[in-house]
Amino acid sequence: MKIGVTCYPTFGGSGVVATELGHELAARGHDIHFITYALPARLNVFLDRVSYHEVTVPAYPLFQYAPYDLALATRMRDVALHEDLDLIHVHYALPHAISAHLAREMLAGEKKKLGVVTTLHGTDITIVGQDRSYLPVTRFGIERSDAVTAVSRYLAQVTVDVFTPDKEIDIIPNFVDGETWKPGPRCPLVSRLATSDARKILVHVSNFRPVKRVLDVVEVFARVARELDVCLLMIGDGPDRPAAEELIRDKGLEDRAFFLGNTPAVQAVMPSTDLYLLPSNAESFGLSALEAHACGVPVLGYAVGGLPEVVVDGETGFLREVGDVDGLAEAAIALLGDEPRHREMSRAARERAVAHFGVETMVRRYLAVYDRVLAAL
Ligand code: GMT
Repeated sequence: MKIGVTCYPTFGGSGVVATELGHELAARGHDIHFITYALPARLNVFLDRVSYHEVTVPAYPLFQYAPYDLALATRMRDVALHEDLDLIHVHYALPHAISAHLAREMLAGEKKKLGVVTTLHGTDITIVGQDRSYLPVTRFGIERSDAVTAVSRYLAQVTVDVFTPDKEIDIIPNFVDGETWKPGPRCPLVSRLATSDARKILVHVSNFRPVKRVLDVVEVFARVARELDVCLLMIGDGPDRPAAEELIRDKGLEDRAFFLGNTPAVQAVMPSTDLYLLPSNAESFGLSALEAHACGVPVLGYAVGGLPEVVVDGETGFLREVGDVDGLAEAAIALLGDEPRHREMSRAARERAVAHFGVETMVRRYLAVYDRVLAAL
């Protein structure tokens, strides 16, 4: 198949899923064309059958807001025509599903058919898409897609409840490559920051938006640090980073908390850690929690959204009510202080990630969706 892929090219989970899926499809002989405004963070353009088409948005004095969605639709149309794409798979509904729909409409005049598959990832449905300014257009994008997938049962249900779309939603959970994400020894960077082998490592990875509740990460860490010899690695960047840094300073923990920014070193760092903290308000899936599990790292978070579909409370991590930082800290202290239990949980986390969220299964499910769409065009 010849497949166009559009996603947000950032470090965020939806871009990661789009990119990893593209790599996997290319490895299976499909031609994959990424159509995005910048090179996706994890995209390997040296792979056979992977191409990148940049979307540029020309400025014009009249535009206070340059119409990215129109430039994207035009690029999608051109790539589909000249590369003879069979379908376009967009990740995150807004504005990608609408641009894909426009591209297909433009192509109708050229007698070119193009399937449109939309994958819903999270805040396109739970936050942004529910804003009254976007709700009708989000529903429109969902309904005009030939197939819609959601990354968790939770997200599919919210989509049905809020948007009442006239459409079946396929649930295809996110996946992890157990060969890339796997347990391993402490990497040199973490050894240097930890300063001692005995010191336990807590880690958080996100875009530091309010939904991630990074201050809760600091609160949990501060409580654990009162009882145990631990340090904290904060990976990523975003609006709440300054507040998190300030809270760390207020608590006098700056010598044991390290903000690493948007580093591609997550893969090397994750296996070196002992506990992953993801206390989001709502996480439609929590890809980073799955990556932690694949590395044998138990996860602490809140029992909301799709996270309980990834983390099994008491088996592969601990889930508490939103805001229960004391509960999370207690669980962390108990687990880190009990080596055999930590080892067992780490084993269970790795086993769950590999057994339930393997690449092969999910790629097959996406391909089945593509086949269905193409058969119906
Ligand atoms: O939806 C977002 O705000 C961003 C999106 C992203 O691009 O990272 O994250 C979502 O998609 C990920 C991949 O499917 C999921 O693992 C994340 O849980 C989800 N984020 C939220 O629901 C907050």
